[in-house]
Amino acid sequence: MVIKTKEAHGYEGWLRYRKVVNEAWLKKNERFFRGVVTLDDSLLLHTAKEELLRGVAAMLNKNLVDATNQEQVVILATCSHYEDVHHAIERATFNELTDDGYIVKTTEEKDSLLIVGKSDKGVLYAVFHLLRLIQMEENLEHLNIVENPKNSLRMLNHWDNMDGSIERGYAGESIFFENNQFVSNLDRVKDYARLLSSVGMNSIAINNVNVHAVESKLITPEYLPDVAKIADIFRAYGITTFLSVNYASTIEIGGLETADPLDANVRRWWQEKTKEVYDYIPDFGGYLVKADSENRPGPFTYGRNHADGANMLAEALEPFKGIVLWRCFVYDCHQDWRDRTTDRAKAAYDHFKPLDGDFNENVILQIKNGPMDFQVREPVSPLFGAMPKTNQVLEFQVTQEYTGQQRHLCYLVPQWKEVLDFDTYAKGMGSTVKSVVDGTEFGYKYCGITAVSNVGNNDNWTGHTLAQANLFGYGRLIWDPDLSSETITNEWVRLTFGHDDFVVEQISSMLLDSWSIYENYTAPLGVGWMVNTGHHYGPDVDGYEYSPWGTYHFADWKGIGVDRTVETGTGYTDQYFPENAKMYNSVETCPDELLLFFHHVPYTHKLKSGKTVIQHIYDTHFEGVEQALSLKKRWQQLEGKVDETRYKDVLARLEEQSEHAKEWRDKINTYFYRKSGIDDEKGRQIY
Ligand code: GCV
Repeated sequence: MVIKTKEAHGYEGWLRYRKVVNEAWLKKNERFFRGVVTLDDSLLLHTAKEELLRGVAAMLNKNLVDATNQEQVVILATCSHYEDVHHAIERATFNELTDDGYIVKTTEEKDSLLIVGKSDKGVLYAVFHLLRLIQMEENLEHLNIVENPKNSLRMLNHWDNMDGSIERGYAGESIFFENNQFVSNLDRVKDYARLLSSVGMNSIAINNVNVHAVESKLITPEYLPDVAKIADIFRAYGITTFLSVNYASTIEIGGLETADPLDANVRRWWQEKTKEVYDYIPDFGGYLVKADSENRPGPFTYGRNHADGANMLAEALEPFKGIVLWRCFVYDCHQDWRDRTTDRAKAAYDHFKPLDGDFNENVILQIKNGPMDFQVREPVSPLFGAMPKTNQVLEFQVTQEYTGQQRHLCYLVPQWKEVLDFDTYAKGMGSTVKSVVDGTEFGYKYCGITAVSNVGNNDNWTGHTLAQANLFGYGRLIWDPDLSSETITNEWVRLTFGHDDFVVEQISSMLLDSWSIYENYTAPLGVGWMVNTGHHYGPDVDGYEYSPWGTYHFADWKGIGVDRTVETGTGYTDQYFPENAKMYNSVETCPDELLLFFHHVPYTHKLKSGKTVIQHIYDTHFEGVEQALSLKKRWQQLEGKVDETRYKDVLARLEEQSEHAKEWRDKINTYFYRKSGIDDEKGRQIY
């Protein structure tokens, strides 16, 4: 019964495996599924075959039998079984494959489908690719697909606490923990592993980066057997398990009096502790660390720097090929709002840039996409490209902390694409963020992309059913940042809601429009924040204005914005490479959408659009509400075309969004009308 409810709410996500009823498609393609041949044996090949059988049984109503004859079958093989498939694939094609890469090829003379991975992990990814093609009813007759992931680390971070709560979670409780224990039924973890692996993710950190007392013990024998069980489940899907650790573990659980990274006893403790972790989980990924950030302990307490801290852990992990993901989200959260010289945006670069070259080889710096904190709009962090000698991983936030908390629709793939395509100019024109974090620019040994997960134990995983698209889109995009938003969106909608053209068009356009709609009715022109403090949902223009968090808009009766220029401001613009520094530093060339992030301007300042700042604020907020209403109306046209439970679930969220958008509009417009005393040109209602 419970399962039924989950299914109705969209528990299967994009792995629904609806029966294919398209006669024309079946006529052409059914012949490939007489049986399966597996030319190898391993845990992952076993998973690959299990997934293939499951998908084909559900979609094509066929039980794939083990075959020996290679005609009209699906053949699963790794490159090491090259000899068995070489008649169909050129050696040069095999040579194109990198780790985790794969080939899906139709052998026309034998009417078979060859699924060949560089490794067994590649085979699993290829199977999921094939299943996606079946569900999308793509023709399989002439396939010749060669896929390699662009990023080697493709990760998710969970901010789950062991009491079951999730920091910034908007979809229920943790799927891993409850009442300070691991959940007893791990079926859901397996289903999660399936979802992640199906879009190519390969690493996961299961607990919050804010590691509290109980979670500090995850690296002790009290919990390691349970961590090992989770790692077993993920391993079968090619996903490596990591833990967030407490920097001060030596004090917290180790009985030492210090966490000084240069202290011999502290170093020895970590080495022994790490060996113990690997005794339980031989392929453990490593540690994720938030240190000296938002009141968490770190090396600063001992007068040491972040390289000292990270290297201490790196040294302990090195014998086991483990890595340290060391976060750069380090800033002063006890700032005096009266002090206009201190700029939170500058902090990460100031702390880390001077340490380039000082980190061990198995340390990766984890850098949030922007210099502040996952706002609806902020510039790209200037650290990308600024540390040629230090591995970097980019951190996104799939969970919608500042973007509507999965009660508003805000599809983030277009935002992430802008970040990835941003030109850092680190090595001249074309040194995009994506080519920095995939290792192309500086040949990093370890690099890639990570993100905070948006998943909890709600039946549909993500609270808002349409927020599943963010999880899917994140996985697809980090596999290949060159995929267009439209391609990813179209795939997700068709896998999740079927092929009705009207449904596909409507939902796709709703998703693709939603980020800019959300931006329209919230904080304007890149200034950010303006949210309620603490929980971060809903408008409070001055919520963070007189706070210690370093998040200000500086609005007065004449103007608004943060002066981050070199001449009169905080000098943040200078952290970029010259082309970007120049562009952002000048009010003339700074893009409109980031104007208030970089400049303090009068309300009457004219944007490139020709509007004044104040009129832009009024217009976008009125328009944003209309657009939010239009999302609801567009969805209502799908009544009867989308199954009832999911239809109602989504409608309820869109209703809340359109009402709540009015709250944003009225608070923001009224605030700026009262500050500036300038009327709306169109004379609309402002309070
Ligand atoms: C896990 C923001 C969030 C915090 C989060 C922090 C971080 O400040 O509001 O909840 O803590 O980022 O990324 O460490």
